[in-house]
Amino acid sequence: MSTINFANREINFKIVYYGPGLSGKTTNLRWVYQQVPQDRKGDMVSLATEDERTLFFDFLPVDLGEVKGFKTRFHLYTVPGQVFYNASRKLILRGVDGIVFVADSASNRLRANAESMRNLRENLAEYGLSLEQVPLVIQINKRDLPDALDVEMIRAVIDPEGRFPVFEGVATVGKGVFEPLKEVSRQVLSRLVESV
Ligand SMILES: Nc1nc2c(ncn2[C@@H]2O[C@H](COP(=O)(O)OP(=O)(O)OP(=O)(O)O)[C@@H](O)[C@H]2O)c(=O)[nH]1
Ligand SMILES: [Mg+2]
Repeated sequence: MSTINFANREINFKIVYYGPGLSGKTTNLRWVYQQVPQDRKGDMVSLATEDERTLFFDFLPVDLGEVKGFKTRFHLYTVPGQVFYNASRKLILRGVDGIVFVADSASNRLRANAESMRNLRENLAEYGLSLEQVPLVIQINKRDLPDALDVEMIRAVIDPEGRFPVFEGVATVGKGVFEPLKEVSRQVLSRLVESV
């Protein structure tokens, strides 16, 4: 849920990177952190295990310009993808404005992608939300893998009706990282403008 601070003329939005374990959510955020100039970002906070798996979340605030004289500050979060961290995933979704679903192209992760989308749907339902009510874009990541599955095959299990914008990515080298972020922010902003 976006919050407007009239005193600072600032609007805050929450974008959540969702997807199965090891699909590259944290890698996306790290790339954004590296690329955004110092004066437009805050510190990146990562709560991770020793082997770099997200334990609770990653958090990065970035400023993405102005609308109608208000600074737009996007709070980017990643969820921990490992199946047993569902309580954290649910908590992080609270108040979400937009979602980047990061799917994994590896041939042995097809089911994990589908399972994660199902889990997202269930967790949103706990907040009385459906997938259709929250701007969502899909990044099909790890396109560089030699065993990368066809984009259409992956899409068929996570978005069979073809409702969401899809971007291909290689997050490790920043390919296709900003495009999905820009698209989801655009959708989030246009919703806000429609609602006022
Ligand atoms: N080949 C390849 N590897 C990638 C890509 N993106 C991320 N990785 C690697 O995949 C592994 C997992 O990446 P993370 O970003 O930690 O994955 P995550 O989705 O945050 O995982 P959890 O925190 O456990 O949910 C790391 O070794 C990354 O370097 C990519 O586009 N291509
Ligand atoms: Mg992570």
